[in-house]
Amino acid sequence: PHTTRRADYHPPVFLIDTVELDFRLDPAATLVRARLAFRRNTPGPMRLDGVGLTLLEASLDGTALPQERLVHGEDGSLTVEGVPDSGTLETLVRIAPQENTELSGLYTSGGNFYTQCEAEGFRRITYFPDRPDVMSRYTVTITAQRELCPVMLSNGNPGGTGHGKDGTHWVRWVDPHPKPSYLFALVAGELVTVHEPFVTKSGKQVSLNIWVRRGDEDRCGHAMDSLIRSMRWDEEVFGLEYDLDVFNIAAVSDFNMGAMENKGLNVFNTKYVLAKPETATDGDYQGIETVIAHEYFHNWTGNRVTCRDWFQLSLKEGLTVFRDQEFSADQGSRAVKRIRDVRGLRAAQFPEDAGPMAHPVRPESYIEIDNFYTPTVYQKGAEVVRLIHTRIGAAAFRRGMDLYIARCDNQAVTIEDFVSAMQEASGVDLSRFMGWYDQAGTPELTAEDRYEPESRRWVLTLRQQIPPTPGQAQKHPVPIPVAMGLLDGAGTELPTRLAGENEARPGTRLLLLEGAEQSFTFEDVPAPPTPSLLRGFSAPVKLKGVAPERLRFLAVHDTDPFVRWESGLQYATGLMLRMVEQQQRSEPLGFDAALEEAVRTTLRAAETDPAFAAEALALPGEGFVADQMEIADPAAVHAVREHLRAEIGRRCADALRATYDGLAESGEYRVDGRSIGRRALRNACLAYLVAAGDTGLASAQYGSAGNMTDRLAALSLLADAEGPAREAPLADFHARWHGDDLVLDKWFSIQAMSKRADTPAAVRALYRHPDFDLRNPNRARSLIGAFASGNPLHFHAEDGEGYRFLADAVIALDPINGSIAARLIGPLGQWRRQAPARAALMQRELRRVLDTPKLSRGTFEKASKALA
Ligand code: HT7
Ligand code: ZN
Repeated sequence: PHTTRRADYHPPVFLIDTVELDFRLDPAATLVRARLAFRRNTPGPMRLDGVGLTLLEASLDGTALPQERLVHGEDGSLTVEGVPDSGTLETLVRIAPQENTELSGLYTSGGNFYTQCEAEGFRRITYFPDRPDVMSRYTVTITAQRELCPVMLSNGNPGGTGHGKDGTHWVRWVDPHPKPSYLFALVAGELVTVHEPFVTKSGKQVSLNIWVRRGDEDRCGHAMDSLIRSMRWDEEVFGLEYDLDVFNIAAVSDFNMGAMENKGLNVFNTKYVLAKPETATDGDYQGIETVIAHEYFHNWTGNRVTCRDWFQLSLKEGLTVFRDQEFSADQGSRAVKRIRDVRGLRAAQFPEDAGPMAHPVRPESYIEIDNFYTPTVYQKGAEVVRLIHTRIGAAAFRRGMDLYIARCDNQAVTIEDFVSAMQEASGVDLSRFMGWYDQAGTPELTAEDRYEPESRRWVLTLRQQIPPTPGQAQKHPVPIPVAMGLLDGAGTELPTRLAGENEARPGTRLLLLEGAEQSFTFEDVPAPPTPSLLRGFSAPVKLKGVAPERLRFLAVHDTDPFVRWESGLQYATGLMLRMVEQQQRSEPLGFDAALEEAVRTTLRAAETDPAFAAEALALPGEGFVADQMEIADPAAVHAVREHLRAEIGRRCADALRATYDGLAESGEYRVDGRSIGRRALRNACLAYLVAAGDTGLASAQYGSAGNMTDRLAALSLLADAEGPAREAPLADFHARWHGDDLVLDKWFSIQAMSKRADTPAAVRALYRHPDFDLRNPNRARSLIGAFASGNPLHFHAEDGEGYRFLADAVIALDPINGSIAARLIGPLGQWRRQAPARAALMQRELRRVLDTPKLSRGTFEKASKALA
């Protein structure tokens, strides 16, 4: 397959100023007429992208084109020969939406029509230069049988309606803003709307609509509320107002990702729209708020200012994730939000950065662009934007955003355009920050310090090292902002004065490590202090080698909540790694009294911030601990974690039970930060109590729960139990919810992540369950993804059954939906970190996938890079 390289970028040969699209919708044979007003931009032929299109007619400036001037490429493209420098090209093509199982282009779901065009789906709808730097104004007319499609939506503002013959009707949509083809959208079918008016800060009326299937209207409240808060926030924080008369969101249950920011017509996976307390967990509610905000914020960072080419993807994604993170931080506890984001970064991006698919935030090449919608592009990209924000400060960042938008509005630009706007607005040289965009790998940071009593100086030496990654053996140091403070022996924050400064400063200060190594001398330090480094996780690095005594001290005393949480986590990680070695030597596993003390201290202080307490109580995950090992040992890590959970549950049972009882839900269910935190803490206590043997408590909670958060928390614990304690609630859950796809996904996931020994066999059986449907991405992820990514113990079963199952599923899914198959195969790529026997089994399965005839480009890329 062809590799696309960043270095090969060439501007488009033709620009398309306006596009008129006429759709005649039919599930089996939809007709698409396109009129493109083109204009030459550079020398060369007119080559239009196309995939799977049947060309019925083509004309140039009103004259039919003869076949010999239409050259069809093997990739489905169309080259039109002998075109003038400007004119109008008209094509008519036929497509079959109901045959489209890839869910890219125009497809049907539950009898309705939906599109997904990012990254390269528009070429499955009509012939077009399907690249983001061709921006056009679209007018779209949709015709269909009124009965089949009472509702017909596209981008922009409504532009008229009318009736045709034979029960058809038509609707026109006019989008005044130029946009790339990946932002085109069409949604049509039987849908109902939940509506709210919105007035922008300058007084513009906007009609907000969420379109769902009949019966789902009562689950749209949280999405609508999140949308309104997002719109207000963008006005207040970035001065950015909405720019159309309508903002439509359509929810669809067959969708490859979370949502899509099409101009004026966002299309959402139902998972990120529909919620009511009986069916959605707090995590679901938070996911909805995040994704609604994210897609809305794309209206400016992505749509009005878009990407020149797909290598610049993080220009819109990293920046928009940063914006949605800031929005959520402003809605509740900033510290807890940061902790959760860092947890997510470490769970997904750090392993990617250390694995075979490691790539820079701005990649150099790809075979299938869908494979590069990654945690690196999204989450690390957001961290890099945050680095710039931290380095230049909030006020300069806002000026930089204003400049970026003013300068780049209605253009397709590069990451350099963003960084230079930030540089000009701040007056800070940011050129070295480009290293963060162009180098893969997670920097490792070490800190060494010494105290000089005679001079009362304290010297901190910071060093960085970036490990090699595929194709990048040599690395250059990157600028690392280190937010830090000093604590005295009683845990009081010391004012700090660096050599050369006149006055001491209170609180957190920022050091900038620019080279491989740098020392910072602090004056007037009365006694050896304890440094608190990387406050708020000021850079996406691995801080190594902090002594356990310091971690214990910081976990209790630091003024920075992130470092308090982080120190507890690192302390527990160190302990678990030592215990894993004991387990491997078959030595008895002990217990560290400090852990009991930490749990009790956390529970005593829990009332002030229950959400923080819940985070602090969580032991490091199995995946995180295994990631710290040269060669992972999933079974040993699991045994150690289970041992500690049970020990904590037994030793702290009194305090855990008191907290659990004290947090019993009373009154109306609420989804504010405090209520969510209380439920999280209560369920964290429940998990420890069940680990210590109190299964009955989970059974009772399952039976009495008034919301899905508590019901599911109980069920996921019971899924590890034996006999009726497990079977009865699982059967009850299925009976209650088998008609609700989103809830049933949870039923599949819980069983896929069970620790019971029979889980690999159970997962095979669930794969054949009548409710399992490989064609639905949510369902495929709920079983296959949950098992392979969320159950390290059984995925890495010694006999290789976990690997075999994943490979079988990927091979079956690939011809249906190559994009989802490629995503699911990821965990097999981590074989280098497993012991030789497991690594061999994983490689064997990767080879089996690779030997499959007609493999999709995406799965080929993932499997071949994993083996390289
Ligand atoms: N920008 C959107 C990306 C997306 C996507 C990419 C490839 C294949 C299918 C897709 N669906 C949505 C989502 C976002 O980042 O907001
Ligand atoms: Zn996005």
